[in-house]
Amino acid sequence: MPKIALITGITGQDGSYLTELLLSKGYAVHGLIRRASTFNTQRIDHLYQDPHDVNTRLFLHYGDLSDSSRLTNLFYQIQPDEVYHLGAQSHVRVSFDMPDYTGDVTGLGTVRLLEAIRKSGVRCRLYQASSSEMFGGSPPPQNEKTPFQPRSPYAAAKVYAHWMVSNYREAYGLFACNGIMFNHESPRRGETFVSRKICRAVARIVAGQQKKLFLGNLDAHRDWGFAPEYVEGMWLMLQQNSARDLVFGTGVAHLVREFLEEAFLHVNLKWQNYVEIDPRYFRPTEVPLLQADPSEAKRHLQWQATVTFKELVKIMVGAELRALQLSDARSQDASLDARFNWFKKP
Ligand code: NAP
Ligand code: G4F
Repeated sequence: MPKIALITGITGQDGSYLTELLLSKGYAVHGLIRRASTFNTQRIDHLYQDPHDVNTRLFLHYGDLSDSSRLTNLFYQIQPDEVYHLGAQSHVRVSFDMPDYTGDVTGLGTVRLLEAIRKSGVRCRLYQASSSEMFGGSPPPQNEKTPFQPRSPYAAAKVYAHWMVSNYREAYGLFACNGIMFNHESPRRGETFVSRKICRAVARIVAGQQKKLFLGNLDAHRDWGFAPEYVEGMWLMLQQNSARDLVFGTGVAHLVREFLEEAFLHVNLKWQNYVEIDPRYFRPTEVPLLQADPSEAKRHLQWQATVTFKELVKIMVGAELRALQLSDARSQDASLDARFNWFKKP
């Protein structure tokens, strides 16, 4: 019998890569999707399998993290071996505009999932998508022992979810892990996160479709890695003999302005000629410096990020240029294809 996985947030960046990874390992994958008046499955459309086919291993179910009874019913119905909880209102700036909603979905949504596991009595392993944002104002490098100092409604909601997962592990003996992940990006990153926003603008400027790029704070440091490597870390966490919380990152931090510099350099343009600051993108409280100390993940899982900052920017700018047919498919990085032969390029 194939192992059964349930993924919340399957339509997001990480959910799509994780689905590919698990399908490549022979899992049956069930995903929670939100009902919307327009399609929201673009990131997994290339993986679609006809539910009438007996060999189908990908199943999608309508549901929402705000709906406890639906979550509990899905546990009875699916009986998953592994649960990857990635669903969240995941945008930090937006969380200042929607603190109530963010607390409900990102914080309480996790508790609803934990309760669904407990009430259904299904014996499964749980991965919770914790975040380096929880470290907030704590000085770098941040590791498993660094105190949390959340600086946004999103980060505060993640801290609540994180501690609830730890509590259910202790109180009910649940095999539950918090993966404290630093920023990870890819061509599938949401368009409003800074990495994708910059790379998309670079290609659109070259194509003559955009004249200016409006950004907020350029002086924050982030530890940016490549998302497919991080979903491998999620899977590894659930294959261990015991559950523990671990930090995932590259260990190297760069400024937002360095990301800009690197991305524009690929098309031989000077970012200073195109970028303007719009205070709308400033956050009431900013996290100045996130830099991981991922040594425990290396020790326990032999996990290590291998894609460098320069490679990441190249991958992302390259994908945007190809999407606008400004560069041909052969320009794809062959060494990268060999390293990540499990994921498909939609
Ligand atoms: P993402 O692209 O924003 O995906 C979020 C997913 O959550 C989407 O599938 C979204 O569905 C779903 N979702 C949102 N609200 C929901 C609700 N009420 N009920 C059910 N599903 C809901 O995020 P990501 O970058 O893949 O990140 C995955 C997880 O890791 C998130 O929890 C994020 O907070 C966390 N995280 C991410 C990073 C990072 O750098 N990417 C780092 C640390 C932690 P729709 O497609 O319908 O919107
Ligand atoms: O790309 P960002 O929005 O990512 P942020 O806030 O670091 O959060 C991401 O990573 C977290 C892990 O550390 C996740 F938990 C979270 O779900 C999300 O995936 O912003 C990065 C930096 C910030 O300092 C921001 O102020 O870029 C700065 N920035 C400057 N101009 C901007 C912009 N960010 C966005 N989104 N848009 C701008 O125009």
